[in-house]
Amino acid sequence: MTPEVALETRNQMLRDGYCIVDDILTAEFLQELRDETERLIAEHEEPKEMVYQGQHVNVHGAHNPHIQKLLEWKPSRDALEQLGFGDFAASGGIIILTKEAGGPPLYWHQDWMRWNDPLSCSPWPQTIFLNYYLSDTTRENGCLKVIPGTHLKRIDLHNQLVPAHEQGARFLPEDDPIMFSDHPDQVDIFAKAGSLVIADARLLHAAHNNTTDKRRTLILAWHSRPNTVPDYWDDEIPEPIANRDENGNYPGSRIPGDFLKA
Ligand SMILES: O=C(O)CCC(=O)C(=O)O
Ligand SMILES: [Fe+2]
Repeated sequence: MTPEVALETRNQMLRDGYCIVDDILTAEFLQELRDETERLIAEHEEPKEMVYQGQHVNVHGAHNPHIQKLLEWKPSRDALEQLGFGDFAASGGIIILTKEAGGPPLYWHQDWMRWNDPLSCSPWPQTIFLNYYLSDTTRENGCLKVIPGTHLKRIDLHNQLVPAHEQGARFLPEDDPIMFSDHPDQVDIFAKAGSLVIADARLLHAAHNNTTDKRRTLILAWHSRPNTVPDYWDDEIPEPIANRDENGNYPGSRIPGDFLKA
């Protein structure tokens, strides 16, 4: 990545809440990950309530050398470094998520779990997901869709959502008119196999249904950075963050409160 492209990509990440870095995995490593995820999925029984996220296999790098290799993959680390995101550390594990052949869409949600913490209004990302799609994604096989800018700005949809995952959305009927809706501002993310899709945990995202007869597999790796102002940030620091008490008690919450402004 040239410094110009890196800056542009970081600016997109800050403004829109997501970015794509192409050609991160080699063809050989991609195949290795396809083989390994297929093996792990075959051993796994998908719990019924996970149908919208597909197979939901948690794997620790410490227990799996292929996954550990991915978590330490140099081209990914270099890309993060170039973007100014070198202080993000992997959680140590990954989740294999799929859209099974003919599988349903994934509901609208965001994944930030610290909405009581003043860091919720940081103009820079604090927690991100690194998504490695193991096949090219299209509208037909259930690509990701996002609403740019919603990591920093409340929209109508925020006020209508059922909280994500275990907090409610897993138990939705498949025809929920809001959770599975199309939004006028949504952007489909067509990712090439071996590319890296990075997104802010606060971003509203969902995925289309898979109308093809092939599984669409994704390896998702959570990364977080320290509770500090990033080195690249030379703009204003929001007042709630400037006054934040590092030892404050901020109970976890998936539901955006006052820190997400309209
Ligand atoms: O399937 C995808 O593309 C996204 C998955 C996701 O965001 C999630 O399961 O939280
Ligand atoms: Fe998500």
